[in-house]
Amino acid sequence: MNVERPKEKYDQLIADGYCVIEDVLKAEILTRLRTVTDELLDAQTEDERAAHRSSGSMISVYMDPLFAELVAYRRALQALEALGFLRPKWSSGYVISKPAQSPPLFWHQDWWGWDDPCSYTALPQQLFLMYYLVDTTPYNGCLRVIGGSHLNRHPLHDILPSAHGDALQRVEDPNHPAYQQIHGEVDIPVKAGDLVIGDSRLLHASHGNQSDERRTVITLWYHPFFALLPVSMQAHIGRLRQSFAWSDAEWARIAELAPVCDGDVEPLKWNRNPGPDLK
Ligand SMILES: O=C(O)CCC(=O)C(=O)O
Repeated sequence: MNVERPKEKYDQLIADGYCVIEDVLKAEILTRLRTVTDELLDAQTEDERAAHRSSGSMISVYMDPLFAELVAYRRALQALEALGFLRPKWSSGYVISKPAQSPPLFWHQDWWGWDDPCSYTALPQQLFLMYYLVDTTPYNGCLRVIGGSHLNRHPLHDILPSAHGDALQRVEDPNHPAYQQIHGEVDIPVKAGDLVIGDSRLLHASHGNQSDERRTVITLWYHPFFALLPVSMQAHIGRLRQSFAWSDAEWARIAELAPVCDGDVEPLKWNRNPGPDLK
């Protein structure tokens, strides 16, 4: 696959924290992903839905073998390669689906390695690869981001409770600043099958879904420079794998992407809150 202007995309990803690669998923896999995600979503209980009112569903991609195919999807790996990420590893991912007529997703960032000094450098430790399965706009809940917030402190960093608070998920206070429009936020509307790549430290949120259709995204977490990360971080990443519905065939499919950490090292402690070194 040819990525247009790969150096510009790379520069944007490093400086702003995100970029979009158009038209990555072929229609055939897009159709299968829609079918499988719809089945998983239809099987959810009311309690599960209420617990994740703001984000929408949080279903692990280890829950269906099809997602191993997506993790190792050749066109996505070619896109990463075009950006200079030659040996990425992969750790986890979720099906995040906003039902029809649902509230906004709160502002947050997803990085958990803030106790290590490398988290305060330009090196992206972890990237999200987001595939939206329908075209998105602000009306049906497209992504929004604060460019540069992966490297620079923003007032939001100080008002967000913990990165994924239960109360925020349940939308106990819809007037909380974490749901509001923020000066300087950028909308990222996409076509179904485009790929949004972002730094996990980036502050992001999504608009509410005012449409009558569900809006599903699959988020996969990759580590573009796994071999350059501190071993304690590698050890933590190595522990994130789970089994659920995956068999040996799925593990074989993603073998090249498995984050293997040799040696008996204490994994880095999970800390979702950036420290004072984020300036
Ligand atoms: O639902 C979305 O548009 C964004 C999902 C998200 O924030 C995430 O996967 O971290």
